[in-house]
Amino acid sequence: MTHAGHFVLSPILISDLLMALCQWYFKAKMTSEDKRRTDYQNGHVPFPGIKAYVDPDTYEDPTQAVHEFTKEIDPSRIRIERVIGAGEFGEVCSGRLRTPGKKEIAVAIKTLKGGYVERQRRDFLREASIMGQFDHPNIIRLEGVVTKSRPVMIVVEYMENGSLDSFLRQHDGHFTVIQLVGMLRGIAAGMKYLSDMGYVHRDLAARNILVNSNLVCKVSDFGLSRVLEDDPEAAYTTTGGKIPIRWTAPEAIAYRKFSSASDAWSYGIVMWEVMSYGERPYWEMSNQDVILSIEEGYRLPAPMGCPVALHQLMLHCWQKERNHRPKFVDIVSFLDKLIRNPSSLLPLVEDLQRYRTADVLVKH
Ligand code: ACK
Repeated sequence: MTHAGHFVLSPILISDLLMALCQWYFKAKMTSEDKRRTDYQNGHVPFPGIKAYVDPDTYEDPTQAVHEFTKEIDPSRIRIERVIGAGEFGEVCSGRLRTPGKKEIAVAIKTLKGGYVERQRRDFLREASIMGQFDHPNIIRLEGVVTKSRPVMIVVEYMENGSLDSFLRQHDGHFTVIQLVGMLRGIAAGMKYLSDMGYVHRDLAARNILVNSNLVCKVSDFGLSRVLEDDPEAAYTTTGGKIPIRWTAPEAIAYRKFSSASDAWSYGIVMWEVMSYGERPYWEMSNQDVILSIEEGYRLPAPMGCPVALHQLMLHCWQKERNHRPKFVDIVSFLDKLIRNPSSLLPLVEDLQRYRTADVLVKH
């Protein structure tokens, strides 16, 4: 009789409860948020204490933006060690940066290769003018630039594990769900900061996230249209824009309506990339098929081992109506709740599906 009054929650019931809770959470958040916020449509309204982002292209002389938002580094303080990759404008190297009175730090150095024209130099330095305005643990930190001597360089903090997509592919299945959610939480916190500043990333994808030795994920690759020129995933649309189709919200593909809500769609795709350890979204489907399937209401299924709560969050990010998608502030607090209560991550989508199949079998 000691068990009288207790009832067993079936996995289906738990999952349904979780889904309902997830939906309720975002609906409740959304209404209070919508009341609190002035929409971004008529220009960005910065939050108290948070500076608004300034588009370097609004400067008549873009060099002025570089002066304003970046620090000039004397090249004698930089020691280049080795080439770690290739960027659109030149090599990416690793090295060390000395600052008087401070400990030497590891840095990544992007160089602008010789023979550039003025426009390339401006585009190259635009990224630094953007990055230099940000100060957040989940945004790649700009140390400074070298513009007064050749080669022109951008110096940023070094991220030992490189880009998130290749890092995850190299460590397939190696992390706990909590570790993966921790990475996603970091990315969402960085995106919340950017959206609070009124900055729209437009190319949020695991390939544009860097990972350090403590598994901290930081958003990188800034530069507005330039970012998309640089991205091998970006394809031309019928309207002439160059867009990474698989990561981009339908309204941004259809009529270039980029916003923090379209960044939230891309964030959902990043969640899927992370939970699948760097799988390609929509696998080998063509861009055109991806666009058509999304239009028909098709959405990516949960990767193997994905908790119900996380797939539900992805589906929220992929709502057709952009105002129904969660804001980054809600995503961060939802992920924080999951991390504080790890049992909420136990029901997995595949378990649910198995039980549902069993259920159907029983009924028949
Ligand atoms: O995947 P990866 O190792 O990480 O290869 C690319 C390559 O340079 C070309 O972009 C790596 N990379 C870029 N920025 C950084 C950084 N701040 N720290 C470490 N690696 C970086 C990136």
